[in-house]
Amino acid sequence: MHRLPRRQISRDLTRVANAPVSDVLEAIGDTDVPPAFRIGITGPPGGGKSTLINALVAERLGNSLETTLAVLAIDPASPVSGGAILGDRIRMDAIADLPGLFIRSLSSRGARNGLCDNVVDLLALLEGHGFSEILLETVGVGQSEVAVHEVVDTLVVIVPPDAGDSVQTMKSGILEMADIVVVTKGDQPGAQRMAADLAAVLRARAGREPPVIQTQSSGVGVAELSAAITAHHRWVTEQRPATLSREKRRIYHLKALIERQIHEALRSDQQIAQGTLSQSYDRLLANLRVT
Ligand SMILES: Nc1nc2c(ncn2[C@@H]2O[C@H](COP(=O)(O)OP(=O)(O)OP(=O)(O)O)[C@@H](O)[C@H]2O)c(=O)[nH]1
Ligand SMILES: [Mg+2]
Repeated sequence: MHRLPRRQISRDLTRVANAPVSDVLEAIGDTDVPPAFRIGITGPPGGGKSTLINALVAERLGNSLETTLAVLAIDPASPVSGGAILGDRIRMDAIADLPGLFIRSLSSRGARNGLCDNVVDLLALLEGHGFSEILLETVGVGQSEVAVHEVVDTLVVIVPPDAGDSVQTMKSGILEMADIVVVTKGDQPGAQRMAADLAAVLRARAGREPPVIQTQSSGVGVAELSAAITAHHRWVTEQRPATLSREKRRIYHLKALIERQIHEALRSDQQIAQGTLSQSYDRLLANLRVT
């Protein structure tokens, strides 16, 4: 049985989440642990992600005593889904005490891509704590939310039967990135049709056709989903050498750090836009070296 240092992990996450870029590397710590298997769960607000994760977590932990699982839920913190944080807490309390499980909900601080701008730092920190799997919940519907694809191994896109117009947006965005598609709320009218519609759209695409799985909050379909996730992970591991995944992640992480450093440097220098363009450019570069 695993006894996770939950308070310590939680404190570390808070520290990294609030650290300026200059302090982030130290806060994460240089660890040499194998990367965790990262699973992304994304889909429209209120689509049933947290409910699904609740059931999925029990399923994945139940299968193995070796598995330790961290759930990181990114709350958009917008007025629309402002209730999400409380909702997540209520629903996830039921599983929060499972051995080997750690759950944390974080605000995306208004980032437009559905992720915290420092989500890669947080994932690296969790990996440093030795989790074998990390589940990342993000709200995503449109083109701008595809960033999540870059930071996970297996992307599960959920679509509720009542998704309405947002399905069209998803078809030209996040659905193209899906490794597995889940139609949630299978007890509601339209679920069957939604699943058939999505399967048809995905079948028409070249390349690997993602499975479409129907789930219900009663637990129907969750074992099937977990098996599909494991199968996809196996496929990825066979297709792509681990070194390549690690390099891809490293580059994404570097880009994220530098991007934030640019924002920090721009914010701290009110005069940056004065003078010629090349003067501004030099000044920004100089600021970056200082911060
Ligand atoms: N009828 C039905 N309702 C469901 C099912 N799964 C989830 N819901 C309901 O859908 C609502 C949203 O569920 P959540 O799991 O919080 O959805 P979410 O995608 O995590 O929501 P946000 O984090 O706010 O974006 C809740 O009221 C759930 O009770 C289901 O299988 N059937
Ligand atoms: Mg949720």
